[in-house]
Amino acid sequence: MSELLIYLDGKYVPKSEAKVSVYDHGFLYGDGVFEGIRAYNGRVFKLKEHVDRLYDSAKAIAMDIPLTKEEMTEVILEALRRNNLTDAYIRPIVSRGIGDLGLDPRKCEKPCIVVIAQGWGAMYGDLYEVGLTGVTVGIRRNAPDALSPNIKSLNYLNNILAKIEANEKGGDEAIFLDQNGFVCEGSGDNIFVIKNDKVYTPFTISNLKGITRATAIELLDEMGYKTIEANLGLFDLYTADEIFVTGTAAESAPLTKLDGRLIGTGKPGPLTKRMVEAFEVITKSTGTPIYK
Ligand code: PXG
Repeated sequence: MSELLIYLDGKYVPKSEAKVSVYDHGFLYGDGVFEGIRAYNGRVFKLKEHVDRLYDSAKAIAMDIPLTKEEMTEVILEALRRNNLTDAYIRPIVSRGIGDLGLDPRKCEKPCIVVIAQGWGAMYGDLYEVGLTGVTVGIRRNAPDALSPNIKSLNYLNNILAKIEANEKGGDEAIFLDQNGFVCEGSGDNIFVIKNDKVYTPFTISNLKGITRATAIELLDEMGYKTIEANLGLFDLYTADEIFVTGTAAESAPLTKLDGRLIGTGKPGPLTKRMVEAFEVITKSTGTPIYK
């Protein structure tokens, strides 16, 4: 097998040569943004939405990406083509670029752009049948007025600290609360709660505006369920009939245990199962074609 080719600042270079400077502010300060995108069956799922969010994240940190959205879209598709991929994980990364020591971004001449496209399967393996075990973590989600969880930034330490805590406690996924005790999201996915045939999800002030979340809301709508955005607490989670999480990596996955409590029956519930199926259908049948 030939070596993976990675887009790096205008060139497609072999993986072993795809290197970034130690003076890049993405490395020095986590100053940059990224996306996580999937391709299924030769099509990129929600490509426009991911490119739009990448540019929104960049705007929020006052960084101009030196490619147009059209050019970025083409780079993503080309990275897939150069590696003959049909089912893949795509990671565009834009860092502030090479500067000096000292955090002032004005020291950086131009942002550095990387696009990695590689093969990737389901994140949770057979857990889709059984359901995930969640753990609510002691570490709080970044406050929206400190570092907005809406920015998909290279600074993921808040999420990593949550993941470490969940690993330590034997959970598959960490569930974040905010300073007020409101449910936010998982370390890499959004959360949906079903109770008495109604569907709830937190407001997006405290979480990433997930593209899978938006897709799930559309799919639920088609099934006749209007998702209600609400402030949810631990009680709402513990007493839910069903919980599922959504994300590009997680897709839609049942959460059947939380902090030692069974959620509902402790098995994936009927609406969650319908969501998992509907999501599989939409990812495999829609998206931007990679090959003409
Ligand atoms: N919340 C957070 C904090 C995320 O990082 C989501 C929600 C779901 O958003 P989307 O738009 O994907 O539905 C994410 C996304 C990885 C990985 O490498 C993580 C994500 C996406 C892709 C890969 O762990 N998180």
